[in-house]
Amino acid sequence: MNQWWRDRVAYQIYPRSFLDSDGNGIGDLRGIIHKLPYLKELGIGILWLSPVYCSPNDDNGYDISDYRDIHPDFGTMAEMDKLLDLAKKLDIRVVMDLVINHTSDEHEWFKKSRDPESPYRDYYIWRPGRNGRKPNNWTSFFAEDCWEYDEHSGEYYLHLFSKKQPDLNFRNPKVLEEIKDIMRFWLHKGVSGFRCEVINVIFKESLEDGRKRMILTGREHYLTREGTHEILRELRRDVLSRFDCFTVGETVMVTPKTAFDLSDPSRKELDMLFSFEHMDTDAVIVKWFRTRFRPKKFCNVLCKWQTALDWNANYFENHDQPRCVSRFGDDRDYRSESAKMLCVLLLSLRGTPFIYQGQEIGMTNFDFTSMEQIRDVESFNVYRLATRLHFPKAFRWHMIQQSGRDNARTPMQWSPGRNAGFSSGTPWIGINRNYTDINVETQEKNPSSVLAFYQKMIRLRNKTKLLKSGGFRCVKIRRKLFVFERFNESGSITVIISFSKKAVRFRASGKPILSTCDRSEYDGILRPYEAILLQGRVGG
Ligand code: TEU
Repeated sequence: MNQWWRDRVAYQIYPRSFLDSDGNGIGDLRGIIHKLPYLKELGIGILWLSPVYCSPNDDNGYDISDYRDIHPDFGTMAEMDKLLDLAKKLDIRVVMDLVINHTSDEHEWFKKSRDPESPYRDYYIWRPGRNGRKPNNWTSFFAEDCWEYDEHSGEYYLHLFSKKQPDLNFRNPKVLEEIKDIMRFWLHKGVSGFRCEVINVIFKESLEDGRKRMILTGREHYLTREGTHEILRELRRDVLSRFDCFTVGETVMVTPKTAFDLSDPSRKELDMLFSFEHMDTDAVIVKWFRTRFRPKKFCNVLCKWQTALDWNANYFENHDQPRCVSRFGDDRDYRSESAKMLCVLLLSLRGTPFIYQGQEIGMTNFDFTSMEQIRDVESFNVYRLATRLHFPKAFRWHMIQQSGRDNARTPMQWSPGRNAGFSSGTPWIGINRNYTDINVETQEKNPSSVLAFYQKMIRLRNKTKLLKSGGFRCVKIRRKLFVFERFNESGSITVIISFSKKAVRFRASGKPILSTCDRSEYDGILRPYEAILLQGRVGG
């Protein structure tokens, strides 16, 4: 079968923050429809939509209360159909977020399951306490307990994320049948696949106590268990294989070995997956404790994954991560240069590149000044926990500011006008004050902008077989330099990337195909944060 998902560049939209068409301060489907031509112009071939389903928004849509309907904040099903229709005309494939580890506690299934006699009881994981204590010692992803007590039935339910996100019970075959139906519903509507959220934690092999750990005590009982592999194969066999679609798994804490098993084509599980190791290279144990970014470490991890898997889903940013230019580049003195360099790196690796909204204009971390500006449930929980642990206030704030997910959730900056052109009302979350400089409208007029560069690089990738399907070979990694090669039987391209503020020497010949400095000759010296693609190979 034609694996079109390997040939296209993907773009992730976080709908709440993309474009608000009706002035309620929340982005919506009409806003997305309006900007599809913009995405086409950018060269995008796959659009991943973060959840637009009905949800009480405890976790901004990742707590779903109805999988078959659209949240009124975002619009209507008729608008969704229109979006799918227009995207099809523009040859943009739409991928939906499939959040099946948990539902909202306001989902009908969960409401019914509160009754111990209901056939829905077993849709979730309910357990009695152990002599007044919780059923086990597990800890959650969101810095809170992962068992919630229910007065009415005297039992606890499991939630690996917030308490408004109860985990589904995948030992119950009925649950899987429900999920299959939901998938068919969307595939019949014309979506082309799913981003399968935290898919490698869905199957809980046992509910025994876990080994005590700094994070996620209990995880050995649910991380990538055999039951998950079986479920993935079943979903492929019964549903996905009958449609022209693909899946990308969001797989937490995967190793190259477990990731290989999850995405090895012959096993018929996932088509590709998001791994996290490169995103953890600037953290100590948890993302809340950041260390200095070390390009060498980062590039070594990228190389490791490029070599370990035949096909990666590559990303430097998403709605859960801070902005990459603020993190891996320099958002003060070399914002534009480093944003373009990261663009070359992302789009030159082997695998499907995923760009997150705003990355293409070099949007930076949020310049918030107080907790009042924070909206994310995870940040609230972590802040609360850090307070309980007596972390100094300044440090607590530093954690949120550097690592909080709201960094990437501020509204897309469309213009230098009011509210960055995002909304005519009051935006649900603050807008970065740098929008007067960093916005689409201004960059569209400037041929040397980050946006213009993204367009150029995506175009180049879209028409260059070597970049799309060529093999990967690491040539050199120095402290702030990364050189690799993409090759096939008919030729090769050398990619040279500098993470340095200073000029860097690297001897190589070959004609530049594209450089972030827009040059026609390469003299062996890279300018600050320059990235360059050279025709041919430079040797090891
Ligand atoms: O994220 C899962 C996940 O494990 C992390 O990326 C998490 O968001 C957090 O940063 C851990 O510190 C997925 C979604 O992408 C995220 O937006 C949801 O909040 C989460 O699942 C729960 O549904």
